[in-house]
Amino acid sequence: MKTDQTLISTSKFLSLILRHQPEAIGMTLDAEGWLDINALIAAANERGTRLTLEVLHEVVATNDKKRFALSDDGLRIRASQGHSVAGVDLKLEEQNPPESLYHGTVAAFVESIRASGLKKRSRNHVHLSADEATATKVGSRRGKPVILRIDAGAMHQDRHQFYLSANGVWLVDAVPTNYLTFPR
Ligand code: HQG
Repeated sequence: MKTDQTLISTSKFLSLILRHQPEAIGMTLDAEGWLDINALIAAANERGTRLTLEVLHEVVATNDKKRFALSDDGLRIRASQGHSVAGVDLKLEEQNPPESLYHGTVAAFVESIRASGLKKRSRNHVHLSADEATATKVGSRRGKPVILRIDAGAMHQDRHQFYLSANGVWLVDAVPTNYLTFPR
């Protein structure tokens, strides 16, 4: 039966496999982060995670953040952002960012961010939000959110490259501290 819980646990499983640990089910992402859907379903079931094509399609369609995308031919799936797997290049086009972008974090990280700017840490990009409400949700995953403003217009002028994921998350390599505004 397809309960909300099935959809949530399938979304978490797909995030794990498609962003971080495809080797957990013996798979390897291709250079642009795609996995063949039939192979993914077979490997998941062989390793004890129940997965059907129907549930996979429902997760892709209904996921709150549209975390996953299908290839045009419908045969492959990938995560739209959030990867830590080395060497994945989503081949996104560079974009002109809005003047301001936002990053939600927590107080415990602020001193380190003041000192060294925003770093990718375990992921392949620094993730930035288009609005403060989204950044607040991102920060809230870790505690009381602290919202930083990024002077994306100035960064872009200074030739930093910006990418926009298929689900609306802005991706950059790093944000040096001089482009950050901290709350007072
Ligand atoms: C912090 C979720 C100390 C940074 C979200 C963050 C997003 C530093 C944490 C996506 C630092 C990294 C990514 C520095 C950055 N010193 N701490 N120099 N630079 N940090 O999870 O942005 O729901 O890798 O503030 O919605 O929190 O999974 O990044 O707190 O889009 O689809 O280091 O993941 O999407 O944490 O989240 P993360 P994030 P999903």
